[in-house]
Amino acid sequence: MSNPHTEPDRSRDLSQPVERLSADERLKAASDQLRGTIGASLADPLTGGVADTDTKLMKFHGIYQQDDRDLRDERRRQKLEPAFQFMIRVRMPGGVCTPAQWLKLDQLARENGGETLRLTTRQTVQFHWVLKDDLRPLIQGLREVQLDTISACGDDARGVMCSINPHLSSLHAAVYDLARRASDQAIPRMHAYRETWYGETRIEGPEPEEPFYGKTYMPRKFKIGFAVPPVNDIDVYTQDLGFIAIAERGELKGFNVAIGGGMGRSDQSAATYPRLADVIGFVTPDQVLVTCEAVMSVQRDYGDRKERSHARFKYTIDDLGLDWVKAEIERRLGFALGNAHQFAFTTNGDALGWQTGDDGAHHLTLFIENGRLSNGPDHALLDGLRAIARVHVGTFRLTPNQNIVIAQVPDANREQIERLAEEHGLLAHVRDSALRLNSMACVAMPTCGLAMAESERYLPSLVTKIEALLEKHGLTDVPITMRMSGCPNGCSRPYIAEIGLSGRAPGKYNLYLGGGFHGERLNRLYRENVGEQTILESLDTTLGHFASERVEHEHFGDFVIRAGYVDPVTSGRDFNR
Ligand code: SRM
Ligand code: SF4
Repeated sequence: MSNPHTEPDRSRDLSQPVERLSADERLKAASDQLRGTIGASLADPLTGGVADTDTKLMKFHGIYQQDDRDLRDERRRQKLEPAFQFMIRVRMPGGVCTPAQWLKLDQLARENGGETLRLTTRQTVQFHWVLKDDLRPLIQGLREVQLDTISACGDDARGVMCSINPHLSSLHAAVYDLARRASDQAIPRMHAYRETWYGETRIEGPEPEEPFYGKTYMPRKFKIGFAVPPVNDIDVYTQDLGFIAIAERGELKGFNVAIGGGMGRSDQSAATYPRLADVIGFVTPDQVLVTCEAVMSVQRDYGDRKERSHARFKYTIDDLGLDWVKAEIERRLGFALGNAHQFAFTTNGDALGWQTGDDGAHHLTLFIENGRLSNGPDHALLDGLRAIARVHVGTFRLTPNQNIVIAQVPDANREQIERLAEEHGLLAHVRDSALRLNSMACVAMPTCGLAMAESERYLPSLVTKIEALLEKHGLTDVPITMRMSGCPNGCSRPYIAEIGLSGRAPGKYNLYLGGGFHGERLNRLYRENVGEQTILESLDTTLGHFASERVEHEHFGDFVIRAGYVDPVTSGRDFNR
């Protein structure tokens, strides 16, 4: 299946040897397989931070050095070093964890992580506010419950995603099993991790190279996800490599394969753009793991290692051409992909509240606004989930929409779980607008070093103002997807939302309209670098028009295109037009 928008870029002459690798590539190659000087940095008592090069290598260990940006200016004035702290991202394929694991996450957050946990858009948990001396205790605590942080960040395969679909329990289980195995296959072996964090001794003699990654790993992060239609909760078209489950009468037949998705872009750089993945064929379940390897190997070998902002798989595909990349994948696989099968998505949101699976077990999906779990004067979300974990006998499932499912609840426990959720305010959102329940914000300030504007701390109040408009226009119960990111990197996947906002400067955002309701279309820039007043005025007009002229079942993203507010975006390269 060829895409007319991904013609090869002949300006890149691949016959030339790579003469100049980027600084990051040279660092990886010389890092002694990701050890660098991390040990010495951790032992240095004179600073709360680590050496610059180690900050990059520690990402492969799932750890980011950050500093409290609310304090940055004041500390600079006082000639103090930044208030260094670390973010730790747990590897949790498909977002599945046990109550015992949850209780450990909760305990570690209370002891070492600023008494908060953050559910992410890729179905895992992040700790923030961790001090250097607390890194080892925290990672060793995770190990006690068979969790780690390997490959949660860095130039490797990131957390593998998997649809949460409680209705189809057996199908979901089969797909989840493959997602977990794909994750196991893709994680680096990384003896450096065990030495650094668990205190294991280095094996004598020359260390064998990483069998797949070699010395330089991937050119950039690589993201894999498994979707189970009709729910596109993982936003499969935003993955570097996506698998779309094809089932017949509830039985898994195989997967359509989609390649080349990604959201990240850089501010005012037309050469960077979000791109949706193209479906290139079909594989059977037993071909999934070899397909992962073949696709990743093409990107490993052909991805741009000179220019990091051009190093994602989406650019490799646009440069070399989709047909060429598909042929190279098939050559490496040694077989041709089958023809893609028919499927249909209807939503990328979560079904909140109670659902019952085909095995009769119950699942309670809780809306966690922007994934933030903490306790405070008016909320006790962390306490609530701890109380539930103490009595729950099933699993927890973290959703790609930053929500959480209390999964596999037997009949006998249902009432108790619901009472605990109610008592701790975990059901408080049932009366919110459908827009709020379909909204997401990335972390941004004060921990994210790349944030240009607020996101998680601002979106709830902006939504409250938009809810007044929704009420005025009678749209409170109409689902509309809205996503905000504090910078163009797009961690909340804002460029497929019906209403997308990405931060440009404090209080200033680009407003995008026209994304597909189930993640099938990129949105288009509607207002550039605007503040709250313009955002609200723009939405008042477009939502009002939508309310009066929408046809039955029409989504807001489709309407703004039909009504001429924005042109549809037909490819990644078309996004910046
Ligand atoms: Fe992200 C970098 C947070 C999902 C695209 N992302 C970051 C960093 C680590 C900032 C940094 O490099 O210093 C952020 C840490 C903030 C903090 O304080 O915690 C960060 N990204 C997040 C999370 C926590 C957002 C959230 O609110 O949940 C998500 C963690 C996911 C996980 O569990 O692994 C998160 N990031 C995403 C997604 C969505 C997805 O993967 O489905 C994207 C867009 C998809 C994509 O990759 O194209 C995304 N993050 C980026 C980028 C842009 C990459 C690019 O291709 O240009 C960066 C910047 C970079 O890598 O240089 C980035
Ligand atoms: Fe940080 Fe930007 Fe990602 Fe938001 S989108 S978490 S501001 S990197």
